[in-house]
Amino acid sequence: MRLFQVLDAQGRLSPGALTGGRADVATAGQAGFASTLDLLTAVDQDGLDLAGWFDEQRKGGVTVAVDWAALEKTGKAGGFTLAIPIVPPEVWGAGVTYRRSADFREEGLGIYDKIYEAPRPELFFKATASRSAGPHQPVGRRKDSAFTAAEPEVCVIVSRGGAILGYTLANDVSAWDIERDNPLYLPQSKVYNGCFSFGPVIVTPDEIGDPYALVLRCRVTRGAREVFAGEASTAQLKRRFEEIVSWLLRSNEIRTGTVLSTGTGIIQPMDAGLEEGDVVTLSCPEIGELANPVELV
Ligand code: DO4
Ligand code: MG
Repeated sequence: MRLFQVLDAQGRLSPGALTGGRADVATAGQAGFASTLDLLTAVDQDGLDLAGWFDEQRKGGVTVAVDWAALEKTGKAGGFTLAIPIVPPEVWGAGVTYRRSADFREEGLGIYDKIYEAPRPELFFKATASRSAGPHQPVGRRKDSAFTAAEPEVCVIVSRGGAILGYTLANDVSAWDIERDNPLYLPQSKVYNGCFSFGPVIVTPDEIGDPYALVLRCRVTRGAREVFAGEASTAQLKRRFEEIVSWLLRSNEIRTGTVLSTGTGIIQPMDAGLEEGDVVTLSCPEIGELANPVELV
């Protein structure tokens, strides 16, 4: 199942499902579950059959069909606006989980190789729902950063007990100049307004196929010009998703719906940082496309 969320003209959130090419929104206030968080909580706690539930809503006449191609491409269709695919209780990030990220960061600092090789992964608090952007919403570049980069990543949606409930795409937007100035500035390089985007859909584990064979692509465009393109595969990930999740749960209670971004394997060169007005587009055939304009915050 592929889950998404939309806002209607009144700003009310509704969950939707994408089945084949068909997208249905379970309209706000009429269906029993009002968000993807409610649905995934019921999957985790009560074994809710998501496909069966959406079928029932369709039969009960409380769903509206929307044009998914238009919604994904433009963020708007049928009076709905595409939103973040889940309202996360918290967003966490894992770092230096790909060799490329370790190599790039290691230069001159001498700590990142050690993190890449160590049993304990680097985990950091990344964002809250209010600092997260959905598809087509702006991501931020801090005004006090001269070099901010996109970090295209696969992220997992985790239950309270550590089960992986789904996968999506994320941009762990990061002020690399601030991190390079001093690694102790990591929280400021990582956490600020618009520092994270994710979506467009949550793909449940039964539909993702092999999660270690996902190819992510990233394009940064400035007007009509492409200023950066890169790709990476989760086959290059050093750690298993379950391993990263198990470290997150050590002495640390999380709530169902927590988002964990699992690290970047795509490195923007230091001469091609994000500028205001750039558009960052991440794509992965199994998940879809996540596009965000950049604004100064
Ligand atoms: O160590 C800094 C952060 C690394 C990171 O976010 C990544 O590798 O994706
Ligand atoms: Mg990252």
